[in-house]
Amino acid sequence: ALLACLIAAAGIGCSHAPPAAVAEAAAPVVRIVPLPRSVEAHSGELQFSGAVALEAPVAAPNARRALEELLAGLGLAADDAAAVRIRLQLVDDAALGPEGYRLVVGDGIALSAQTDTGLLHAVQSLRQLLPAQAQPEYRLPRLVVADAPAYRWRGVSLDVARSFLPVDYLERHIDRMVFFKLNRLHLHLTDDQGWRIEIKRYPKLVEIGGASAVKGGRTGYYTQEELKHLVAYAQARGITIVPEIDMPGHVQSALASYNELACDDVDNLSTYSGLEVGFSVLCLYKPDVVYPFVRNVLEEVVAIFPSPEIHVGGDEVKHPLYADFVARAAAMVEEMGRTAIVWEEGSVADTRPDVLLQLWNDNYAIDAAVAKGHPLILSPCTYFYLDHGNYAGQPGTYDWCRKEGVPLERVYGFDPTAFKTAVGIEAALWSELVHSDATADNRLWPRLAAVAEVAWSPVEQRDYAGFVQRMSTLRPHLDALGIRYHAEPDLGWG
Ligand code: TNX
Repeated sequence: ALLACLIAAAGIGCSHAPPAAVAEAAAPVVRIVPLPRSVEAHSGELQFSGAVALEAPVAAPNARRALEELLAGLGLAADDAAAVRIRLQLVDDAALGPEGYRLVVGDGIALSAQTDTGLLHAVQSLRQLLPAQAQPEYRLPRLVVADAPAYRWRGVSLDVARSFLPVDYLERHIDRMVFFKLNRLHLHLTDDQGWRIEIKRYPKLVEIGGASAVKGGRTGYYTQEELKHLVAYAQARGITIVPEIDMPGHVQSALASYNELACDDVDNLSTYSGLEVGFSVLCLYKPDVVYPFVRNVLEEVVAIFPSPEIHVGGDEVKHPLYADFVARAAAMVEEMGRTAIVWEEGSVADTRPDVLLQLWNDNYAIDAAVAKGHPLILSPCTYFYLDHGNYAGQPGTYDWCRKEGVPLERVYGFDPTAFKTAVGIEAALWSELVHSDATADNRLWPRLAAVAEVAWSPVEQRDYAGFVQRMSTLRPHLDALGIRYHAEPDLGWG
């Protein structure tokens, strides 16, 4: 302990600290975010340079590709004759679950999991242990990592409706999500200010709705081909894209495109570029017009997106027939072989208990829904609305949900365990005030790394100081990913 005390970084109060604490302080920080279930440090290092031997099963194509890209990026050739071997292995070990993995650094590197996705996560952990840039020589601490996520839903929602985000940005975003083991990309595809998904039966939705955006925001839309490409791109990286068609409110772009969807007494049927919410609604008194539209749109959505869950919106609308609408829309999704997600307001509807509710308003009066068994996606706005500032008063951010903003440490501090039916966490980036890729990056990062850890790592294992330490050493990796993150003072980046 005395030796540890002597070699510990200056400034640690050795004489007052108990020996165990000193040894801990001197132990190397294994910089993996999100924090793994268990890390067992062994003594010694594995050294290699130039080339490694590679072994990977054909049944794990996604993990293999990720590993090949990692090695190529570090200038390491794959050579069967190399002294150090990296082995990917599919194993039968129920304890690992569908996404868990083991990573062993000894005389070689062994990654094992039950699935391609588990191996993909293992590759990300290895990637974080290695430097971000090519080096003449690599050294890894010998260790055993055994890991699995606390929650199956680790997501982020992007509002591409108020302001469009181009396909190439979404691809880069997916690359960054993988690095932190995030696995659900929710696309908020429609809202008052814009309609972003091509629907072949209703071409005017994108001709008119796609040409609209919030004031200062970007217009545009995705063709079905582009969306299918994006789905495949995400799938190859272990990510499911969850589409949202927001109904029956937030539909001005649809009403402006197809006026018959509005009630006859609605006089403003032009596109909208303001910031208000809660003013538009499909005419629920015209079921013969509205429900065929909803069904036809959802049929095309389901044909593009293989996601088992389809989001039908349901937020911020007051209407006598609201609950009936939500029940019917959710039933349609179910007839199509999928499960509906609705925003928390939809808990008033009579739906099957497997319908997922997305909690957002810090209004936890959903006990009845939980008692019915509805799974919850947790997006409380005081923790996870990333259109709110990284710090209080950050220019260009909202603060309606929390005046002090949503700082990194607060995001990190969320405890999901009170929500018994929670399937996971999802952060949301609304885009009324987010009009460029750079601004999106600034709001999303580094806070999404905290979101990832909240969703992956059990609350009793998390601690902010450790997160800060691990994150601060990952900065070169965020730079290599091209992220224009907020220069977070807590991480020493400010
Ligand atoms: C609330 S949260 C909304 C969005 C806005 C956001 C702005 C929710 C389901 N609806 O329509 O964009 O606040 O922070």
